[in-house]
Amino acid sequence: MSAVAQVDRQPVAATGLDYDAIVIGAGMSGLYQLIKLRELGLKTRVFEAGTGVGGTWYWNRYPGCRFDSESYSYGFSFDKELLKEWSWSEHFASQPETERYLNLVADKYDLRRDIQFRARVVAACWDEQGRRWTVELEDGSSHTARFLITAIGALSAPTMPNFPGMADFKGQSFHTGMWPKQPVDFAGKCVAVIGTGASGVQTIQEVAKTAAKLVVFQRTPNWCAPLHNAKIPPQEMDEIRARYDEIFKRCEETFSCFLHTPDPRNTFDVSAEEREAFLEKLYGERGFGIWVGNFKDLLTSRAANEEVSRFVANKIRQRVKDPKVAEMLIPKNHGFGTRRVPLETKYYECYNQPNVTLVDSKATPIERITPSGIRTSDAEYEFDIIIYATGFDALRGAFDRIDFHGKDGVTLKETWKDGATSLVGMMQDGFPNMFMLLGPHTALGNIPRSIEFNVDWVTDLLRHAQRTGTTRIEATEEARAKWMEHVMEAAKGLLSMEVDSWMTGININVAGKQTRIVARYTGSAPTYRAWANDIAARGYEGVTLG
Ligand code: N01
Repeated sequence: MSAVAQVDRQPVAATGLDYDAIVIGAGMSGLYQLIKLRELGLKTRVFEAGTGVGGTWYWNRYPGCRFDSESYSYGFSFDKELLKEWSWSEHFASQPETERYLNLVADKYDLRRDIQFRARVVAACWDEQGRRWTVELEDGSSHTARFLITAIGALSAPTMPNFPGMADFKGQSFHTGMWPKQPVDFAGKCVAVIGTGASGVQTIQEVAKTAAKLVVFQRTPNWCAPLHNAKIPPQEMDEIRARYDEIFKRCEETFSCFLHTPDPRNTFDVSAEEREAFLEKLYGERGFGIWVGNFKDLLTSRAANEEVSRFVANKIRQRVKDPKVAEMLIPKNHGFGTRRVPLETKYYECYNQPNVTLVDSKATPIERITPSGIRTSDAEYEFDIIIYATGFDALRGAFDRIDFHGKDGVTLKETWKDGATSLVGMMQDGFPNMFMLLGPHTALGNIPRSIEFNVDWVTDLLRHAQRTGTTRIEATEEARAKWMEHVMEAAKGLLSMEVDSWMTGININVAGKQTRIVARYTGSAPTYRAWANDIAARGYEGVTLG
């Protein structure tokens, strides 16, 4: 572990506060932030609702859950020693392996001594006079700190549908994002999966292996593409290890921090034969290449998008034996890549198995959950297990679950009533001394790369505050407005903005979230970082330090 940089500061006891900083959440961002705050010598408390570390990789322990980013591009890059020690067993590691990895990080840095588990934060209030935050937990206790850092994830507030009768179901039911720790046995069972996003697809292909009967309720098909996962033998892991500098440099340069980045050519710059060969190559490659490494106009040109969609539709037709089922699996209301592309391993082949049935729940909607199963508009099904793969109240959902009160008691919900705003996703004027690690309109993509950047940025700002004796930090309204103007501008002309998904702020299960908005930052990660770095380089222009 690197030497702790001690900086002159007032001891926390002298301030009358419980802590210098409170971090909400012990996922990847919370863990790394704790390490960095210790380097500043700040007395920090992390409140975590779960019983262990890992965040996304703690809660999403559903069958088949694994990375869609290459493992070695996803792990922490800040600790060279850890990079040397840790071996990823697969190109796309499974959830248990990732959870083990994050526990190793917690052990190595002895992080648990500053983390309070089973501690769900329900409210946080700013006190202008005391320049402090008071954080309230579900158990009624309250805790004060100068700084508040939210590390609450972008896809961490699971949403359930509201079918009548859900509470009466006599079998077992689970949401993928709140999966129990004890293993669930599907052998010989009749299982329903509702939802076919990235979580549903991973779940379906695993459950189909052992369930006696699996019925998939699909409302909207998604364009899925092969993951092409493989084991990493020790020698290959050694080679990867030797390339870590190069791998992370690449992630820093690409559009969304993946190893893949758009091809510099437009779709129709090349001949039909070349295009087909290129798409064939991408379809045969590991990971997100076919989505984020495709022709550069894939997500802006309708004709280009139709061409790639045609190619992928034909692949689905080749892989699914029953032509009627194949057509049900081909999206008709959006083009390839305009929603998040779930990566799959023999997903389409599941529908060739006699134990798997696909139900079009747009044509025959689910009417109610019965004590023994599901009733649709035209049939009654009996199940032992119902799996809700119905997604998350994305991006701001985790913020909406906490009652944040900023300056003059104004709530974050009121501030964001017309849509969430921020300065580079990390600060919101009216909420001094609060920093969001995966706030609205931060760069997402290969998320740990964004997490490391954001944690470092916040840490540098706090270091600057220590050096200058600053105890109050707030984004200016002008700087936030300018950033939001850029966010809106970046989304113009994107085909994904014409499609309903969590990426455009749609969540049919959550009241008031049925209108399309620019919910996420759609510009490139390098542009995002340049903007944030520029603020710092100009002595935190756009941030009031007092
Ligand atoms: O959620 P989703 P997810 N009745 O919102 C359906 C990340 N992730 O958990 O499309 C019937 O994509 C809904 O139908 P429709 C990744 O970023 C990463 O799968 O709204 N159906 C849809 O099919 C991903 O994008 C990884 O018509 C209902 C599904 O449920 C994000 O998390 C793995 C319904 C929800 O799909 C979210 O993925 C997994 C209702 N009332 C997830 N409500 C990896 O990196 C919802 N649906 C590996």
